[in-house]
Amino acid sequence: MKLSFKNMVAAATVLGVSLAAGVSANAQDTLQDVMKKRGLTEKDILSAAKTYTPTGGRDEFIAFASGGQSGQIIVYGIPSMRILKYISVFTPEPWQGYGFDEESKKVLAMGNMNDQEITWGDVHHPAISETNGEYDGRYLFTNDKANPRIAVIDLHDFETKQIVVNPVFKSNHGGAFVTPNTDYVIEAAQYPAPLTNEYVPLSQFNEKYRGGVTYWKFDRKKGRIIPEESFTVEMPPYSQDLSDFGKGPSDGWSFTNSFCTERYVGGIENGRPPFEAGCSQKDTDFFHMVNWKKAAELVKAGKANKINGHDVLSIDTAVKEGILYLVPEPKSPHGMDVSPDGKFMIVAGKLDTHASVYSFEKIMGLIKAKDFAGKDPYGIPILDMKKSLHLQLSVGLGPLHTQYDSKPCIVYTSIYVDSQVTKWNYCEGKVLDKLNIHYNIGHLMTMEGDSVKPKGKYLVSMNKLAIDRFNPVGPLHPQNHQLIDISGDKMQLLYDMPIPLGEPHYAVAIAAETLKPIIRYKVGWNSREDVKHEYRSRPGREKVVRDGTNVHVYGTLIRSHITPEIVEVEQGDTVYFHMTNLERAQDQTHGFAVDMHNANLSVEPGKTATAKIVAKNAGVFPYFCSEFCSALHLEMQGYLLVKPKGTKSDASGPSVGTKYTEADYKGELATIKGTQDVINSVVGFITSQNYTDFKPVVALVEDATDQLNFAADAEKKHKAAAEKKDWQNATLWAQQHFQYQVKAADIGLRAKTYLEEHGSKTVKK
Ligand code: CUK
Ligand code: CUA
Repeated sequence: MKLSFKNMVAAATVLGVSLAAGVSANAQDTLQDVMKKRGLTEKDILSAAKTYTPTGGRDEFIAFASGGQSGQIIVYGIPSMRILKYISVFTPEPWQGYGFDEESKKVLAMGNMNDQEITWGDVHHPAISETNGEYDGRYLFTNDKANPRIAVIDLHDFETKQIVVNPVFKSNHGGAFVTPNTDYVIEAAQYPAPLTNEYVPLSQFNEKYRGGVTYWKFDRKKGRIIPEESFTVEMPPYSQDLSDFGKGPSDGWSFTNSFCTERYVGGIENGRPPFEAGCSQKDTDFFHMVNWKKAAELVKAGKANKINGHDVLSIDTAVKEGILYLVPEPKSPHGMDVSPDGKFMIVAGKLDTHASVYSFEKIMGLIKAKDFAGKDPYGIPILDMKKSLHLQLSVGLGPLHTQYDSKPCIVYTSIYVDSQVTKWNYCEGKVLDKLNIHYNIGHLMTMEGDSVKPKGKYLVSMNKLAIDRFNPVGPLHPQNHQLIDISGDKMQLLYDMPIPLGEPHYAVAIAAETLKPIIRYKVGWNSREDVKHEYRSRPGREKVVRDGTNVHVYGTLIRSHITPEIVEVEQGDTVYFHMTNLERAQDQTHGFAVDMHNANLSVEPGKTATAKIVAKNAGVFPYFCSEFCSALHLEMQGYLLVKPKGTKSDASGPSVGTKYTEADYKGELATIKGTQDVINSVVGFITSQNYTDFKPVVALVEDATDQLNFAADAEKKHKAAAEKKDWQNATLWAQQHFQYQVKAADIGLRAKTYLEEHGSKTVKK
């Protein structure tokens, strides 16, 4: 597209700049120059302006995307599409120390199955906790499709706290989704299997293989799932798939679709047609409707059977009590998305061009009138499809998932085969717009799109293939998340974000302001259990305690030293480094790594974490802080000395090469005085301002005060040494005094700059 001057003016106006004043990125470039050089159109500039976030800027929404095979959750901002964090959930991740510290190893171990360690997961569907159907930003849940598990992440610190293993399933898919008040988290099985752990031949598939839906009870106060209060509703051996909970009028019900209701079992190697043929013979499959509130009451009333110690309501009981129904849906369906008002459920058939809108009201009418079309082989009443439908609409080839807009009746459906998003009106059954995406979209996500109050604005298309979108990086391509502006009548593609870590499935996005993450823990905190850490330590109370061959190090970390700095043990000992980060300052994380022992901790301010080391080999093993935390970060080090059994202890250090004199000590004192003058002038400036009105500055002042307290402590030590004319130690402690001053001055200057940049006022002279 050729750019006219008029277009340029329009583009420049969008960017809030004036051409007359000379639109310059630097002294030479005008906006026009840059557009020409980079081959950008006016539309590109508009898209850029809609996503570009200047330094220090924040995003309006925070997305939690499934990390697929990486077993993690990817956190990013919308509209900037900047990745903020990977939350490790089912997979070890060394940066966060996940699977490397003893506390998180316990979390991962909750996910072991059949005495087997499982260190990967296939994350599909994250869900944010809800209050009255609205996202409350407190917790995040997700499933692992590969191994039937659900994880709980606390959003106050974005850490995984719990993993529960499904006691009766062998796989899952339709989880995690929550009830409007997060009483339950749903997990539907995928591939039928015996609910027990026995071997059952495939010839008994119809009789002994089963599906099911598990309702995990969530305790909001504890922030944990309670397995003993959770239960499963047994289902026929159909492959249960995606699920959703009702809301409003449909609150109390859950909906789970299924495929392969043919109950076909493949066997291509024996000459039988494969699963894909056998599982798509019929024109329809079923979605399962469960009255979960009533099911919970029945379980409480003792109507469940125990399988593997877990409550299971049988199909017979569920049918007898009228809490389980089947509704036909187009074959091989995929999505199951309840409307914000809870009146409709939208299902898309992968092998059909239609999206089907079911009416909850009609369905309830049929159930009340006992107007059934028949029964399945397990005696479950089947409703009439036509009578249950509000409408069907052809939306494209291979429709999968549907998300709701803030505008009434407007939805977006992902169209896998056509590589498109279709915008349509589900009340009237009208297609409104189509947009090409790149390529083969799976899930899609609108802002708070599965809550009772979707926020509209943006849509993210999570594509299975990237093909030619990015610079090639070998045969394995990144995934492609595409940001789409849905604020107008026509959808507009804004941005492509490569995700180089696992395949995206579902994602959820929440208004950023709803999230209230902490910036530090209470000092000595076990973050995985959210209790005071048994082995926490305080400054000056660091110690090493031996208990047989177990050695417990109660250590601390603070800019820029590790206490203790020398740990001596014997070969064969087990050493537990319990490290507490004493910092209170924002973002002052320290790492703790012991060389050659597969140990790394991420110790955020206040946290206590434990590195366990089995000292198999005698030797010298440096340990160090593995986060560049301060100017003397590299000096944040120590030695683990592993002596052969029976060797005499000697941690005295080498003979000192440098001998300091009184003159050296005096020189240090002069430096200290000069530095103190700088500090005083900075403190004078800060306290003359209304600095208490600026939260970040208050935090910085607190941190600087801490450093000055440490400085005072070091001062006492050098003065005491000087009194004894121990110039060696006097000079070294004086240098330590200076180190603390430098940290305080550095923090003070940051506070001063912040005040100057944010227009503080003078309140006293
Ligand atoms: S599934 Cu992957 S695209 Cu697991 Cu929700 Cu549909
Ligand atoms: Cu602490 Cu580097």
